[in-house]
Amino acid sequence: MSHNTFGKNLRFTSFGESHGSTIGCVLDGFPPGMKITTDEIKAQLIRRATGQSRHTSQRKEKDDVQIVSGVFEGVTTGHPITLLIENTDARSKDYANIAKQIRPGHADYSYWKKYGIRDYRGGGRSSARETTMRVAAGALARKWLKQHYDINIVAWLAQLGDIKLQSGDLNRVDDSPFFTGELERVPELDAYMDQLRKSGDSVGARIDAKAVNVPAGLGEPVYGKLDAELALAMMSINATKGVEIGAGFEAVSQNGSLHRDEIIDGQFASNHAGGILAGVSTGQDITLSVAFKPTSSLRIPGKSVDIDGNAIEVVTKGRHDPCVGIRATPIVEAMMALVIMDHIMRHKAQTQSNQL
Ligand code: EPS
Repeated sequence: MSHNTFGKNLRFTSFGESHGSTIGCVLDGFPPGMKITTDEIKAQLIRRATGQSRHTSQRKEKDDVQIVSGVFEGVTTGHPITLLIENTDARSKDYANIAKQIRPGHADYSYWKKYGIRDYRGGGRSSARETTMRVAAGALARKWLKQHYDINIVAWLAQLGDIKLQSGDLNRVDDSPFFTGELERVPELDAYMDQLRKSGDSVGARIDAKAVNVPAGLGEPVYGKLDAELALAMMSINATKGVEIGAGFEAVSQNGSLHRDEIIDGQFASNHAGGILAGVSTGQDITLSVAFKPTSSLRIPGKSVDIDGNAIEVVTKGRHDPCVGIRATPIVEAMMALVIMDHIMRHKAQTQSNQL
């Protein structure tokens, strides 16, 4: 079975491949009455797009989004919202040399084993190109959350390879291609990435995120816990290898007397829980971290097999990201927005249903 949908009361479905004619999504269950323009969606898409700096893939997609349904005279109608984006700069010939080759560490291997079909053009459905639609739909969710609950969601680069970063000024994460609030560290990051690109290698990244003003009570014990669904949403992003909520794996070495977030004068004195207790939001900031692996399309030769089982050395040419985690920042935000909005709608559906 394929599974290209997530969310319950706000349901997101994406479709399309990196080198197909078009990618798109359907956002079903979105409430009526919210104004939305393609420019507002595009403003989010640009943040994620390739070719915005020398440190990302140089594929140049316009990402001009069309709203095909669910919006009339600039206002959401309550019907399925369909968004489409044409692929205009796919260069499938870059992949001709590896048409029969399996890149080590890539979906090439597992998709080949699962489907028995090798669409060698780009990553196909496994490509980060698919995340464009998550950010497009996330733009609507973010606007709705801000309008109705004053919820703000921000993510930032917390680690690039071995370089650890502080959150810095989170109002300025969009002022550099790295999504860091520590702008004074940008020259160091530039130099690191320039050296990495020259070497033909890639590196991982850690993205931290928080959602502010999320009301208490979101999350559906026991199989629809808010943290469980945030983790699922984050793990569904390409190249994710780990998700932590609040203190995450640090909780292993903490004592209970430290980890519990004491309540003093009616206020939480700390937030090791990441704003979620027993799968339900507490009203504190929701905090999480996501680990992205280094991308696997490398110029450095790697040992592998071809689809006939012969031992080979693979060299990948073309326009690839040396650190896909950098561009993942707006994707993390979008997925957080979609999950939180879905949970608000689910919470209202259950707890306010006796008021109809
Ligand atoms: C990607 C490989 C590159 C990136 C692409 C993600 O694309 P291709 O080699 O197929 O042209 O440019 O990212 C995007 C196009 C995007 O919009 O994010 C990959 O293998 O995941």
